[in-house]
Amino acid sequence: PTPLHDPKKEPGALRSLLGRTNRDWWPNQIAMDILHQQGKSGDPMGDDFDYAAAFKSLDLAAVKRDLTALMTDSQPWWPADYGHYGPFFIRMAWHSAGTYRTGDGRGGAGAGQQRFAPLNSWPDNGNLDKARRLLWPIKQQYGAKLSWADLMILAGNVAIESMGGPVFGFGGGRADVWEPEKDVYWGTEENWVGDEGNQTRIQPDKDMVLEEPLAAIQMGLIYVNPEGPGGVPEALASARDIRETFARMGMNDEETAALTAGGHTFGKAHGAGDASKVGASPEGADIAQQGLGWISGHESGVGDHTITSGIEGAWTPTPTTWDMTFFDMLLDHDYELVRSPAGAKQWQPVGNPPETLAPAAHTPGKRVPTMMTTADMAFKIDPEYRKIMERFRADPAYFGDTFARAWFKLCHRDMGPKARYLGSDVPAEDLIWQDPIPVHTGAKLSDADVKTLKAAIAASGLSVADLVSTAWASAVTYRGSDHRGGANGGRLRLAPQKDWDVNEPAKLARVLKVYEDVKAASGLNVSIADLIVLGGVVGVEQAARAGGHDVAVPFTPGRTDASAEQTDIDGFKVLEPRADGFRNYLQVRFNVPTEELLIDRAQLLGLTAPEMTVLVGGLRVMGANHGGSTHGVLTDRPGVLSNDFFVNLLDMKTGWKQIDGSADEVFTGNDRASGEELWTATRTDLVFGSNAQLRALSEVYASADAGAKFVRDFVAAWTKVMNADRFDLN
Ligand code: HEB
Repeated sequence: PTPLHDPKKEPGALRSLLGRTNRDWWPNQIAMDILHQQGKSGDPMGDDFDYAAAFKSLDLAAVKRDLTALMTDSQPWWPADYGHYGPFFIRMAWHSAGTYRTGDGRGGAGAGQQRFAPLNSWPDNGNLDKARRLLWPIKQQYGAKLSWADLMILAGNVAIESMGGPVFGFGGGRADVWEPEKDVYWGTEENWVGDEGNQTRIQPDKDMVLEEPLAAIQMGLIYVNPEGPGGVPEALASARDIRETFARMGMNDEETAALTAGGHTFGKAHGAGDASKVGASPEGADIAQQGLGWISGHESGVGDHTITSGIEGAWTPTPTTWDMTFFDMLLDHDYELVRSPAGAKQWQPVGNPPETLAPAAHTPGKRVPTMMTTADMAFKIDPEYRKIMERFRADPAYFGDTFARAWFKLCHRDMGPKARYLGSDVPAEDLIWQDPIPVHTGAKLSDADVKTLKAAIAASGLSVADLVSTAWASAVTYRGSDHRGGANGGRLRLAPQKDWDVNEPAKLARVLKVYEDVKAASGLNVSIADLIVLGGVVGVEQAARAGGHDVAVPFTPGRTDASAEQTDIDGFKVLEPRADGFRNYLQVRFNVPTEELLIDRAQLLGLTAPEMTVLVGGLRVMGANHGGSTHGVLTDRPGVLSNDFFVNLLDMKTGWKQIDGSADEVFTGNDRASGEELWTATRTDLVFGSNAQLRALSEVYASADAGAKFVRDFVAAWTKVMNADRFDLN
């Protein structure tokens, strides 16, 4: 297919919504998904299982005690370096959380995806299969009360504490999933890091920038290649890659430096010998290996003979102690480029003076050289990073606090608002990246109050389209990937949301003014956030009534309005919908088909295909389109909640053709007999007739018996979107 636009002009574009799938990488993978077709779930816990309730019954202190003991209980099948698994568990936790990207909120520690392909087999996750397996006795003991996703992060926290490091807190609540997530786009490459032909994604000389929403420099990496961009050991170029990829995770220079320095205060890299002796990754490994991969034929394959990244050595002389030695090593010594026993490029203190030597991980009494990766050298050579490192060194308490906060952010970034954190170790302090929303105080709205407000809104002169599109605009930013966005907080009133093109700022300001007036006139303790949603309720009820359906749209008050001070303007920019198929809005053309962006948004909203379908049909006829566009408004009675969209879309009387010059984005529907133009529509509309599965759903709603079901289903899906972020209700 021809690209729909020039990627150079639109660097933020996707090339394919999903890129390559697990089946592409592992063609022999068992087809487990055939068991979970036609709405059958692969979740063994069942629909009634409530992880939050189960977690609340967990004795967290006991788990932490057990984890602390496990840290130093070395197992012969995977002996602990220095007799302490702490560093290994920290790397596991960091790689679990580190896949998060702000662009679409996907990735991250929240679902325990490290257990499944492709992440379980990414080269960068080498040997973390052993780290998880070491934790199995604890997972087994606590069962359903402690998810893998929570356990991996908790193990990282306990590891830091058990080696004397600072932690800021722990929030539980990451419910496990049971199969790989299919919605995460990891890139289009056909090769992984380390394979011939895999190149770094940032190549300024070739005008290449890191594609949105990706946050790693090569397929198979969490962030950057430790040996430098594309394996070239240039510290400054590595700094550029580190800065860009960590920014994609919402980390600034200081947080990035603190995390890396703090992380590499602990543990070692593993490259004891010939990397060609390392076997297949877990997903492709032999059945007898029971889910473990990377079995190595280099001598014993474990302990001092371990091969993971191919880089060899500890960063500091004290790899299981939280101290300031990482800075001593980085800043007080000159380094030269050497090769590890596995052939990897790494840096070594010139002359290996005695104070730079570390204990051998498994041979008592032996001292071995320490090292820095090219990525670590970035923090020595890049002037900005260097300044930060000097500051940390001069102020250990500041370093400790910065590390602890950045680690907490790393591990909780994809959990959404604090209302979703569970357990006794949740820190009290509000953090700006949590998108804090004030707790509801004062009188609650009574049913009579709601009635009064509904009457005031109905009398305010706002149209169904105004009411519905504004409520939609406030709720549609929600993304289940990281639980950000949504109607609560009323941030539609604030920058940057109020100024987004998709929200039609002038119209929005007019509608918001009406709600401010309604609030003032009522004298009630009601938030604008609630009024916006209540306006949607009024609009949908009016539209349904006009179609002959007297429905009550549920409304659950209790939302509050956040302030500008509670809103990280920069952090919110990534929530801007650059496409919202529900409002037939497309800001820029992407190089994936526009209709795929609707599916993507529906997935982020947590919608099923029928829910997405009924919402599009209903929103079109109520006039929720951006800019009052009539594309896809396939009805003669706009403002009425009817199934006309589906009836007219499926009517064989109409033939569709592209409007010349619209590059296959806009179409006219003409009467096949008379040629008269009946409708116009976008790809997002027509996909409900062209795609076989969506057409099947459209047929349900276009059928003669569908009227009441259509309205009922619309109201249910609408309410689901409006309440998607009501974590305060449980
Ligand atoms: Fe790290 C390890 C790289 C960041 C923590 N690391 C490591 C290694 C490498 C790296 C190569 C080795 C592996 C093996 O075993 O072989 N990193 C890296 C890079 C980066 C990083 C490139 C970006 C810059 N880290 C980081 C962070 C953290 C960490 C952020 C946290 C916080 N690591 C870590 C640890 C370790 C590592 C702890 C050790 C492990 C063991 O000992 O086992």
